Amino acid sequence: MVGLLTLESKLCESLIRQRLKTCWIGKTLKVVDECVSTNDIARIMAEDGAPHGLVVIAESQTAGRGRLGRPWFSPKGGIWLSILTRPPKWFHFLDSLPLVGALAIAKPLAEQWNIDAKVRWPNDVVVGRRKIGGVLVEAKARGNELDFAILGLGINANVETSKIGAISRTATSVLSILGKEVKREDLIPAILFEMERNFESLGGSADVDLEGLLTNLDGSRGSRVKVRTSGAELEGVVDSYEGLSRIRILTWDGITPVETNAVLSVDYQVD
Ligand code: BT5
Repeated sequence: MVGLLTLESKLCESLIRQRLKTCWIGKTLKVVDECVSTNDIARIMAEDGAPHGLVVIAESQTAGRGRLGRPWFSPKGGIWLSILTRPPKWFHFLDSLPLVGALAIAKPLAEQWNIDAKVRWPNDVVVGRRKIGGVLVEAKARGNELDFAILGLGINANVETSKIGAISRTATSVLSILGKEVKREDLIPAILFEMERNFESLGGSADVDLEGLLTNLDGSRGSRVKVRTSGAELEGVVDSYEGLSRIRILTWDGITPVETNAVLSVDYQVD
């Protein structure tokens, strides 16, 4: 889609496997050169019986997508991956997954790469006002039951976002911030490790204090936003979170809670 020159070498699948410290995420791993969207490959594999924890990674996507079909630019050098999850216990937390996924990206970037990465409701990872990553959650139902959920994570690792016209002023990358390439074979296992712990903590079998982590890594509170849901348009200031799937917005009429799954668009306003 976007032909950018990059010095980045190809992803080394065996190095990723070696460095993975997870119990179930990525035990089945598929790395492809190019695809339409890793979420699509994960869905097809899921329908074919792929196991819980499958990870699909692509060097580039020809039509990566964001929420509500928005385009997600995915040239070579980035990290574009999808994780398949099946256990029903996590389906109760589907609405929390965009933020929980964003936390799994922001934490290693902040702690291990010293990047001032923050999570911005509902599904962004930002540095300052610029987006460095995003999360897309898609689920498949069978009758009344959810069959599986796919968590798509996109991170501008070694991507020259300044050369992608549509996002040159709103996006950034690890490459731009550090001034050098990041070894994706280090960053991918670090993110998957955090993601596994976050999943386990949602289900009560690990002890990451997700709400505490969100407080530390939050970049939304105090920001002016315009939020559109199917029923309303709100303008105000992000006040606080209620759990991991609801935000409270302070408007002229007082505090209005908004569910993540009801959101059609969020515009963060520049002061
Ligand atoms: C997201 O949507 O932020 C979710 C992004 C998820 C991407 C991953 S990559 C692996 C998996 N496979 C996929 O096909 N998708 C997932 P949203 O909040 O709707 O943001 C979309 C908006 O971000 C666009 O309308 C652009 O303005 C902007 N954008 C597009 N590409 C970007 C990029 N590479 N970096 C920063 N911003 C981008």
